[in-house]
Amino acid sequence: MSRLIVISNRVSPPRTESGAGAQGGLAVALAAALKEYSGLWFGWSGNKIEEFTGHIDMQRAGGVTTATVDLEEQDVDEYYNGYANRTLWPLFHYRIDLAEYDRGFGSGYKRVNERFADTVAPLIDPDDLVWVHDYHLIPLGQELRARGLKNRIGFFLHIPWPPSRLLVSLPNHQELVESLLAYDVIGFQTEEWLESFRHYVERELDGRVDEDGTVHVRGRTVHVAAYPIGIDYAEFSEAVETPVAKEACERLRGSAERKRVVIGVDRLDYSKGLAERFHGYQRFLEKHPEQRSEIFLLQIAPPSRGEVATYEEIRENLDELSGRINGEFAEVDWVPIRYVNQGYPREELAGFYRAAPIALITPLRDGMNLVAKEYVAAQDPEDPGVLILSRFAGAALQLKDALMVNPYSPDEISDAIFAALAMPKEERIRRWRGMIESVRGEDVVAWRHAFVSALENAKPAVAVEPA
Ligand code: GDG
Repeated sequence: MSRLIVISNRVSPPRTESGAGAQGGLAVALAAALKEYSGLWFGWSGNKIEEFTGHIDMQRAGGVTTATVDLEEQDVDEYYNGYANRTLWPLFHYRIDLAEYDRGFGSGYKRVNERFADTVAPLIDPDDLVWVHDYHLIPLGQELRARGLKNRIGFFLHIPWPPSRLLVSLPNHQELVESLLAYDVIGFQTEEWLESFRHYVERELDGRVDEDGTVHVRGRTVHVAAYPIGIDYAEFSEAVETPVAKEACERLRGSAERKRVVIGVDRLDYSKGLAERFHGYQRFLEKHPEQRSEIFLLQIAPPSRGEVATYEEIRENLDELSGRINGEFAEVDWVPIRYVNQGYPREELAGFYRAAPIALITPLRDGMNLVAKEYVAAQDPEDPGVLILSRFAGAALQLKDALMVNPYSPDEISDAIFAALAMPKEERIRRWRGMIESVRGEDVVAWRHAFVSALENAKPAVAVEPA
């Protein structure tokens, strides 16, 4: 059987066999795939060094072999903080107002992709399957081909693919998209992002996409499809039954003193719609003064990407906004928003989800959103909570029984909170049953199987036709 080589910006293997529960579902799922295929996981160590050496640090952890490299400070600034997180991340989340176009970022991005290719290529055997992840590494497949690799190489995009009319605002957009044609399989989270990609291929590259997802462009054929990522359902449903989760659940319930918890869990990121969510919650407090002290919002928002200025700004903005709402509405014995800027171990998080009768997950744009699925998985089947979900999260295409809202509308958020509070148990159970079916069936293992089988079935690299 072929080995599987996973390449992503960061590498996050389970620390030990038994510590897998502390990791995100993606790490657990990829680790399982790597064990199955006895493969390798390659990426940046997260460390900065003075001068790039290409030295590979090989480790064996939790049954998985990882290979990491350190990057130079300039690489991290231009590639990671720059092109990936100040250009592509905002643009792909429809925020061209925040996207920064700087040639230095572009050349740093290219340089790091070349460095990754130089370093990883010698580790790849001819019949290995190669699976590249996410927006940091779009041109990596092309760089690997330039180094002679004929392997089957696939790419999965974890974030949305933007509409063509936005994407064309990126200088050299065509070059970036064309570099994707070096892959054999390209996966998106949803049909919606796939649709935008198809549109770009047809309008900007003069290509054709068949009904079965075969892209024909510039003499290349590539298979494209939607592979919606899921959570590690088995792992998560176990996590919620652990003593740690139960204690966390009791701790939160105890502190709630019969008030109902509305929970939000998000990386501190503008795409998650936190300010808009706070405004919607504020609208609810204004419109329903009689229900004010019956609930509170627990927003867990661990900081991310602290070196990017926009993230500092959003943090300040949210500190100010939550402070203002709390100042305006708090009573001596009640605070409307508990806004927590720290992360919690996974099992505790599972317990918090279980303690919350309502989840408010309202990203402005999200490739998928795993928190929504984790919330559903953590519920008590006899007395499940209500999921309020943004229609702009990829997860909305699967979790159709959630209370769907437009996250830009404070009134819709307010109305949904009101409806969730009043929802009869039978309706909660009916909606939850609809959602858990997808969360359980379309889990991360199914996602991985679907993608890897598509890659296995792809024809090995097709020669480029002469112009
Ligand atoms: C990208 C795409 C796509 C959060 N706070 C804590 C914590 N988390 C965990 C959650 C969840 C994960 O982080 C977040 O996943 P999301 O899917 O919600 O969002 P992104 O980080 O933006 O992920 C997204 C995903 O990739 C996968 O393809 O769904 O659309 O943007 O698992 O639980 N985990 C712990 N403590 C925390 O405080 N332990």
